[in-house]
Amino acid sequence: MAESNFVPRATSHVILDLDGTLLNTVFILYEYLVTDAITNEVLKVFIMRYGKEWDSRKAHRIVGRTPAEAAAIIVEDYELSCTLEEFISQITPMFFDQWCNIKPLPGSNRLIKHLTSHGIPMALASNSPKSNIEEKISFHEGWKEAFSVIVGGDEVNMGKPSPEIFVEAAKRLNVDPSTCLVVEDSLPGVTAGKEAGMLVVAVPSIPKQGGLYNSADEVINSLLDLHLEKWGLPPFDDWVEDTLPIEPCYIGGPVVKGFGRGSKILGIPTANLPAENFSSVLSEHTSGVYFGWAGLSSQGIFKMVMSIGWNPYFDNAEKTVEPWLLHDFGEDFYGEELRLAIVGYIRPEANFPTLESLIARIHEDGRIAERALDLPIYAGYKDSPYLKISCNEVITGRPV
Ligand code: ADP
Ligand code: RBF
Ligand code: MG
Repeated sequence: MAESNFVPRATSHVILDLDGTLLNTVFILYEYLVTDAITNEVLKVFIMRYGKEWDSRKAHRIVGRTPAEAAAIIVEDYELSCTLEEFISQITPMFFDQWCNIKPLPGSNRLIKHLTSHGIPMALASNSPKSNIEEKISFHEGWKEAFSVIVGGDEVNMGKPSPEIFVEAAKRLNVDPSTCLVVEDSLPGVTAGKEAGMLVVAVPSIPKQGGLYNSADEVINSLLDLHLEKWGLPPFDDWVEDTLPIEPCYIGGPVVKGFGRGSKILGIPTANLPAENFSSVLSEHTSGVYFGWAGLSSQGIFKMVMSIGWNPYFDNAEKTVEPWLLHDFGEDFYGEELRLAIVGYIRPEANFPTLESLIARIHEDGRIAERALDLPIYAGYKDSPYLKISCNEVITGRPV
């Protein structure tokens, strides 16, 4: 895998892709990629106007393409009775109306703030036209000022996978391509960065496809796992005792049956919540091991460590949330209201050679969470009103 390609080399400039790398424009619904929620909705409505039905499972064909290429693919796939030009001119305003709703991916704001504060010059390089890029980033505070260079697909002859966009970005940054670090989610983007002679970290937005990104210098799960010191850049300084504080996120609902293997196979019970109660958490949170506080209606508030993702060891088809409450209850509590405040991140989900090594790692996560939750930055969330539910409140209690 990409590990063997790993060549440490100091870089001094960072070139970022936008869609799917900094912005959550790739939306995953269970195992299907439906591109981003917005593209999906816009295309669905548009294609309906032509009497056709949008099939989100085919959306992977347009990921990482220029808008013109994506348009050509869609017009052909759906046999739409319009020209390419008509398609583009009709659909473009539909997108403009939606851009204010696109959210940054976990770690985007952190990365941009960090590099800005250390004076590392940054460029944005995207296949989208420059005016679209500028419009999209205008909704995010501090982003416009952070990039000294923006190169759009309309400013070069050929978009990614051609290296042209990245070569142009280095030229405008006034540096040699070899001193640039590229961060990219798409395969065409990784190819383009390597062809340009740059170091490339891939953050695939499509799960379970890491193996395709062999040409990247490193493949990571999310921007939270980016270790800048590997590339000669100033390291993040916000990790505390093996944990990374995140913007707290609150989810809850009645405990339901899961895969039935937590306690049986691992000796680690995980209390599952109904999928509809946390669909936004599943789509917005990158997979990984997180921790926080758990409120259980009849029992009180407990420390909690959890995984979000596909549990690679078991190769699940669905993304799930698996919270393990760090307390010995001695019995099941199916049906009870469980409320979670997720406050920190520990590591990406991983595969393990043996069941024993998976179990040992989960216990280690438990110890990390146990210790971290006593730190002042995390301890305060124990008092979140959201967690304090009595049995009567459950009926009116609304998950946030
Ligand atoms: P399932 O696949 O149904 O989730 P598990 O074997 O993972 O089954 O067991 C989870 C169940 O065990 C929870 O739903 C809950 O009722 C119970 N349970 C008991 N102790 C704990 C704990 N410390 N953390 C999470 N769940 C627990
Ligand atoms: N499953 C994995 O396949 N890989 C992991 O790295 C992983 N990490 C976990 C960390 C924690 C704290 C917990 C509670 C579970 C983790 N699991 C992981 C999920 C475990 O496989 C899961 O609890 C069972 O699959 C439940 O059905
Ligand atoms: Mg479980």
